[in-house]
Amino acid sequence: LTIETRLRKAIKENVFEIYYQPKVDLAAGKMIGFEALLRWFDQENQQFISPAEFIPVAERLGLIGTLGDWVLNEVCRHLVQWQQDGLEILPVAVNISAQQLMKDNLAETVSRILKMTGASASWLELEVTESCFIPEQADRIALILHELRSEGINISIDDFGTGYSSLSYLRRLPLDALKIDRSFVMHVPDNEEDARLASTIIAMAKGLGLRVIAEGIEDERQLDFLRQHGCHQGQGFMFAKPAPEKQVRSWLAEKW
Ligand code: G
Ligand code: G
Ligand code: NA
Ligand code: MN
Repeated sequence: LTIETRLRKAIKENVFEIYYQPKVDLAAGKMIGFEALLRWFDQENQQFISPAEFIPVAERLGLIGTLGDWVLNEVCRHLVQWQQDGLEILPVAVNISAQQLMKDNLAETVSRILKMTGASASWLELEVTESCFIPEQADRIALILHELRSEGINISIDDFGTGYSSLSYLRRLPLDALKIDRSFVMHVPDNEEDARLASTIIAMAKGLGLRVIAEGIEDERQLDFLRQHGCHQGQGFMFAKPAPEKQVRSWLAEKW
């Protein structure tokens, strides 16, 4: 069967799961939140298919709305359960695709889901990839982000450094945080060019008044470098791999 057919079936049968990866305050070494990552175990091939592969397919098939709403619902449902179980809530960042962002009712959708589940807007963050920021749509995107932010939702720009957004564009957008793409973190500190790029991105983000988060931190030397250059937060296998909801409960209970 083609990926289109298998994905349609998976959406109909609702076989997805949310994994969560901790975000860490680099100075304090403390867990301060999570990124929600969608997981699809493809029964036919007995393997996980990456969202990098199936999200574009869902967009093409016009199914991203259904799938994206499911992700938001599921995350909010988990958040409310954690609170009901007496766990201390840390905010969860949900990835939003370009098409989800450009649909004219994202803010409405989010506020409907918050109301329905009883989750608080302050528990939710949205991550929007830099590639969503098409220059021709700058005003429209700024408006959508303003709407979301006025609900109390934090917005991060994801995969920063892989797109083409200019500084003048970025400063017009209502953003809270910037995530440095893993490809810039991977070879620091040994690769001098990457090290210069990473430290420049951190300085630039700070110049724009944004919180900076490094992705894909895998070892102590990368961590030291990022810390020394004043990067606020990070995530990566060094701290924790993405894990199921059950694991999040233990993490929250341990309060690390
Ligand atoms: O978790 P993994 O490395 O396989 O993720 C690959 C890509 O898929 C990342 O860029 C991530 O942002 C994206 N992704 C993960 N979960 C979601 C989701 O729920 N919605 C969207 N739109 N993208 C997601
Ligand atoms: O594009 P986005 O940043 O949302 O993608 C996040 C993806 O990166 C997740 O699918 C996650 O599994 C993966 N990831 C997170 N931490 C690490 C890491 O330390 N190393 C590697 N190789 N991948 C990571
Ligand atoms: Na992301
Ligand atoms: Mn990213």
